[in-house]
Amino acid sequence: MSNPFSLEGKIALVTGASYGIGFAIASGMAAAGAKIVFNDIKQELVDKGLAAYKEAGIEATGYVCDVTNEDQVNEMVKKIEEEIGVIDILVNNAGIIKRIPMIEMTAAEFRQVIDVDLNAPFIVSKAVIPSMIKKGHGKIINICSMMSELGRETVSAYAAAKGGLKMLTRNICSEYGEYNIQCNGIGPGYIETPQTAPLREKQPDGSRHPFDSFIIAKTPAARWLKPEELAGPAVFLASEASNAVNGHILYVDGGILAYIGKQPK
Ligand code: NAP
Ligand code: GCO
Repeated sequence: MSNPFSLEGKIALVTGASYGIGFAIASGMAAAGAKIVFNDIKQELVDKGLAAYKEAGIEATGYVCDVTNEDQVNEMVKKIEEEIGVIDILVNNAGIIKRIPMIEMTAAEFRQVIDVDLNAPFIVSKAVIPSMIKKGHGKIINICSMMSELGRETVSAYAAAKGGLKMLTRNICSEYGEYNIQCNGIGPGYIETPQTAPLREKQPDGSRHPFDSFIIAKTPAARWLKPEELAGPAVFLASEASNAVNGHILYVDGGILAYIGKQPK
């Protein structure tokens, strides 16, 4: 019996994967045999990513593409199909956050977050699904969030986008499952990446950032998670081993959603 977790012979596009969670997921998929393609919004970031993949012994191909721009996305997907092959696995990872109290956030700022975190996964998924249908299979993994389930102060746009991404995941599952396309989400907990670096900055007196302490208390393992800890779940959802899993959001949160939080001593 072949290894159901193998990604040998598969082409994976991971968006926004020069570093952070996208880089970790792409690296895990490469280790499982996938050919890695990624994009970032600027050439220097693509170059930075290519150097990082090379250092990790991974031969990746990078493209400059703003995932919110449908023309750029369609051009990138066309180039990938011509130069590499049909995309078997799509990871909609690229994302931004703006931490602003809602009544202080401009409508333009709100729209910008929705554009990257929700509209872009729609645009990229729409671009890759037709070839997946022709090929007879496909895997789409949307990177959701704790905020697909929970709210918190200052992240209204992000929570709205990630909540919508959960339902977009379920709708792609519903609409394209009959073509052997599985669309699932990964909901990371609190991960040590540049996106959360401001929440972990040491205070002037050397103490933990208050939010850092808050997350430690809300996570059963009392620690932040590492990007690499998302690779295994992503390989599972990208592999044949998950062909009967569809429309599911796999929370990789160390148990945050299950835990009321450490009781005060
Ligand atoms: P990150 O460190 O900020 O990396 C995000 C990546 O997306 C960057 O490479 C960024 O490129 C790229 N990107 C942003 N806008 C783009 C656009 N319009 N077109 C193309 N690429 C774009 O974030 P991360 O922590 O790795 O998070 C990755 C994903 O996981 C995001 O969807 C995030 O919401 C989600 N997530 C993160 C956590 C966490 O705790 N870190 C938890 C749950 C979910 P630039 O550098 O050019 O902006
Ligand atoms: C925040 C964090 C979170 C994480 C992640 C949690 O400001 O609360 O950035 O949103 O990025 O989405 O799952």
